[in-house]
Amino acid sequence: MVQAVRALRPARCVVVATGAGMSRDSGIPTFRDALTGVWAHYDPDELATEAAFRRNPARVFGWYLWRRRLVRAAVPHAGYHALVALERIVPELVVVTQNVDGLHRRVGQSRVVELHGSLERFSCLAARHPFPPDQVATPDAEGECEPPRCHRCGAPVRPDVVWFGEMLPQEATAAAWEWSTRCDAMLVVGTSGLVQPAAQLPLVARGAGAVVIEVNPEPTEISAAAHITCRGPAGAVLPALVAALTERERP
Ligand code: BJW
Repeated sequence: MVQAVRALRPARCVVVATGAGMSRDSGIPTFRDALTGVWAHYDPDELATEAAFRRNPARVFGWYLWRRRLVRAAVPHAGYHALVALERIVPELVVVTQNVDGLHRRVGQSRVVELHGSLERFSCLAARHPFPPDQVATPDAEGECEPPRCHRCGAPVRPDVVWFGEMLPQEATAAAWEWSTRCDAMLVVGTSGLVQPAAQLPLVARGAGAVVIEVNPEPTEISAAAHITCRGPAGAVLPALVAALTERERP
């Protein structure tokens, strides 16, 4: 923690790269944790690919609406607020997230780049025409839900998230790479570092001369690329880090 504070204090530009572990302390499951992860209970090939959606659109669409419901009920933890406070300390700060839960935006983070889309947006399968989210049902329980049809082309509507085998949104990817190349420090919070291309970001930052700090209770694929590791949950580490930084900022 002391090392992390020392590294962050002089930083003029900070990227915070977050993954599912960032939301774990708000009760949203990660993907790959052995017992509680989403993929411990659901098969990604059945739910998180375009082929799965084409095979069974009602199953996939219903599952995403159910996840959206869980996310809407979640309360952002103290770590989320700490990152908003960090914005007031660091001249330039951007959050680059793989998460689709929208919690960074909900707490008022100013600059958020969403690499894997959002559970709150929808678009059509054929041409990715945007579909109004307020016209999408909000079922009470998990179950099948027939997707609506695109108002422009009639294709089925899908969640606007990035499934396996799909390209990441171009603008978000370009922004994430640019910020990672020019930041002085990168905080990597709650990602296993297993999913490409997002897993490259800490390597890009390190290669461009940034200090890489990992916040995660467990060692990950990122750990070897990190200069500093803070082993602990985001909900505890981030508030402590920002409090220590604020303390040292005082004259
Ligand atoms: C805590 C904590 C606490 C716990 N506090 N921390 C090169 C090599 C091999 C494969 C590929 C490759 N390039 C591309 C691929 C294929 C694929 C890929 O990477 N596969 C790997 C699994 C091998 N990538 C893609 O397909 C990507 N597209 C692409 O590359 O396009 C170009 C291309 C196309 C075709 C062929 C080749 C190239 C798209 C990836 C899309 C990922 N989509 C998902 C689903 C989003 C929608 C949804 O939510 O359903 O995104 S999968 C899922 O994984 C989700 C996440 O954003 C993503 C990353 O997971 P994350 O965030 O790291 O979570 P976990 O669970 O893995 O880790 C949680 C961490 O938290 C752990 O470390 C815990 O310890 C920690 N933790 N509690 C802090 N309290």
